[in-house]
Amino acid sequence: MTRLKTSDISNISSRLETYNQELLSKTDRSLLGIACHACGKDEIQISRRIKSFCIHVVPVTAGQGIITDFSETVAAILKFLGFTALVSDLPDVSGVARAFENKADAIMMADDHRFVGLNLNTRSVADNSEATGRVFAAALDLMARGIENRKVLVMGCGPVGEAAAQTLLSSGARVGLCDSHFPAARLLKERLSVYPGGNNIVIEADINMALLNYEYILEATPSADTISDRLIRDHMVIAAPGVPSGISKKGCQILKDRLIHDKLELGVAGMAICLVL
Ligand code: PYL
Repeated sequence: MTRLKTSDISNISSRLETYNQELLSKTDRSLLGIACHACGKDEIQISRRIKSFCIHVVPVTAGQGIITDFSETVAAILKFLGFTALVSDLPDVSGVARAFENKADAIMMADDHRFVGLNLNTRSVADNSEATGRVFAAALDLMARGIENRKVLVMGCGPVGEAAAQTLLSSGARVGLCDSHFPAARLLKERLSVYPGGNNIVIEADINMALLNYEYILEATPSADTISDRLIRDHMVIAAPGVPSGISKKGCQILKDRLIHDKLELGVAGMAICLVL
């Protein structure tokens, strides 16, 4: 998992309304709406519940330590969605204890290995990698105005790519997998074979050849520039949760409304909505 840098996230809080408008124009749904679509929840019902749902974001000093602006950005995204959210003024164990003592409904916290949301009432766990894969697959479904029976190339067979592939299969898409480490693609194909549609997954060994044969792409690799500008075609639609982005700045200009990429917003929204019953 790529560790975010402050420079990756420092302008997120101030751009949330602008980003929300971009999502509306690309998918006809808002940040909240896409997250509800990903979790299979009714947006109106969820909107009513989240106003009184209190989430403490607890900074974690373990490992490489705190990322400046990380907790504040997570809290800003949650507040934008309508949650009652705050950054705990205590990190680590003290922050967790304080959340329980203040009867928070949930905690969000991240060390160097996992970023999770914990519902303190139901004990449910929302994992950022799983939620990110699921919510970007939902965004691609919305951009495609229905991904059923469409071929989708999932680039990157790690936890994000796996959750995305599983979500796409459940939406009726025909999934192709590719990964720079071929065994990762093979193992994921085996794991997904138990799901409906999982027996017609194909593995694409040659990524450049594959990019010529797929219009819908879910880019979930931890590498930059995995989709070179020259391979971007007129009808290509890309959901790109991978950090850093697999698409160059020039590629983003070519794709315009046919690309969704962010480094925290959709994943945090997907985690939070799936924590709310
Ligand atoms: C959750 C992000 C998404 C991509 N990479 C993940 C990452 O950067 N993880 C590390 C997060 C560390 C947070 C730090 C803090 O500020 O509390 N422990």
